[in-house]
Amino acid sequence: MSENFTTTQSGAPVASDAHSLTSGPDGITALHDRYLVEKLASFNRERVPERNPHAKGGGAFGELVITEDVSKYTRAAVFQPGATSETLLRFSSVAGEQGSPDTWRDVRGFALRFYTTEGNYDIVGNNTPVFFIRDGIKFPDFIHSQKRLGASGLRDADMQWDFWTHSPESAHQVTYLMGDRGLPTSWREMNGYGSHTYQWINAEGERFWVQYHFRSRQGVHNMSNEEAEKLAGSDADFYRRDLFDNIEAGNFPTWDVAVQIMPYEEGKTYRFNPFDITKTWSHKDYPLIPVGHFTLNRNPQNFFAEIEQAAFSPSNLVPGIDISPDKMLMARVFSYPDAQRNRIGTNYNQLPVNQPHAAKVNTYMHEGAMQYTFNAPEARVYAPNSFGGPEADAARAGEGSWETDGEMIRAAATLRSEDDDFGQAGTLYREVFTAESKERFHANLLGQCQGITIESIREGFFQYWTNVDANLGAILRDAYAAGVAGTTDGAAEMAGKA
Ligand code: HDE
Repeated sequence: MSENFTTTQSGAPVASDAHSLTSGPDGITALHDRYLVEKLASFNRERVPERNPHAKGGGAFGELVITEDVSKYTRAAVFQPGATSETLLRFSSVAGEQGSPDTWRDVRGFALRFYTTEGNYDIVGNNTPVFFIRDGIKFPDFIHSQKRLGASGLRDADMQWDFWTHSPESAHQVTYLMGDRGLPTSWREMNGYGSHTYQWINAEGERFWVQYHFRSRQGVHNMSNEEAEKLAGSDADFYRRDLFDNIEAGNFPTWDVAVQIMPYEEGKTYRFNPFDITKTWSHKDYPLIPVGHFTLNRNPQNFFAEIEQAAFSPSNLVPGIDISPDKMLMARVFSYPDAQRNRIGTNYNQLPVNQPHAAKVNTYMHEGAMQYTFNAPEARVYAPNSFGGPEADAARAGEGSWETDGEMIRAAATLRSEDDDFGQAGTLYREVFTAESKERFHANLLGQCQGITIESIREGFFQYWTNVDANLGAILRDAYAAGVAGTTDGAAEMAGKA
């Protein structure tokens, strides 16, 4: 008899995977066919709720290596010179459901986890340095506007542009989205960002504000609308396949890690509000400081267990690193664990992919559905206790930071001299986009405009882009009136007119 035999979920050998248990060769199916019942019941429970948003994605494991010395800014073990940390990176799109095409135009999720010696540290960012809104209370509304109409279940350009044109703070991120970055050639060929401002604290307790940049060594390359639309039909998993196949082939993608560092007090006076996630910090004001690099070199053994159930959260912080008074970040710190408890279950952190891999869990939290790990037999699960249980250690965990600095908190909520909703979007369009990028951008926007059916929303669209750049607004208004197509040819026609 072969030792490679099929079993029930409790390990008992089974008679057949082809025939239900019946009373005689052509008799009725026996209800007590426990394997038939277990197999069908398991099948009905294979899905966990998909992420909402960021449902479609893929990821891999690798290693972070710190090659520079940034210890004067942070005491976090993960960023000390020479430190290496196992890494998990999940890429994703935002609006599409699990089966949606990878190459729909979208911002891409760039969710990093470093399994550090002080616990898991997650930087859950995107492939753009900014975001659509600056207050978390608008997030459900934003996502609803990008998803599907209640009656038809269809996505709708009127909804998307109705929300964006009523949220002027979205202009910077929408300029990225409708530009080349909205269609990366692959997940390997795009940058990642922490997007928010975080805080670093050094061994002396000095505090700094920090922005993370993850720069692709594969370069930043993008595909055209036409290529993306073709792939959406021919291979919905194009990016996922590209990442998996390249790692299988030993072609390991690498990103350089750099930070922008702002001295603590400048957080109160900088010309832009540095805690407003719709803004970037000028690289002239705060140049990039190299830290190290990470490489992805190991595919998951099981996609569902390790990628679908990976539970990233901005609340996974380690000593020497903290959040900042960025309203979006504070809302996310609550929302992500809440989403994971709902999506995976109360003990989601006990799944192997979510457990710390280089630190020990020493906690009084226990039991709950699907408890998998447990305390030592002699442990008492309360504090304080007389049985040598673990004690909280404020010095090790890290000092309180900006929460008691009223001036910083007020400054974080205050618009600054150069704060407005369209300025940085206009700078991105005029000074960063090349002539060719502008042409593609015009075509994308014109194509979007032609999908709007409600006149008042279309007028809002023209006004929104005029606020970003008056010439851009005029080009779009004229091209729409002239019936120019929102295609590459149409763009060339517009360029001729520009
Ligand atoms: Fe998310 N976001 N988000 N988001 N987000 C989720 O977590 C949320 C925001 C991002 O690969 C959810 O497990 C709120 C900014 C990524 O597993 C959820 C707000 C940025 C991923 C959630 C934001 C992101 C998510 C959905 C406004 C970039 C995928 C299901 C305050 C800086 C992570 C889930 C992965 C996932 C909430 C805004 C990026 C619902 C409330 C800003 C990359 O928890």
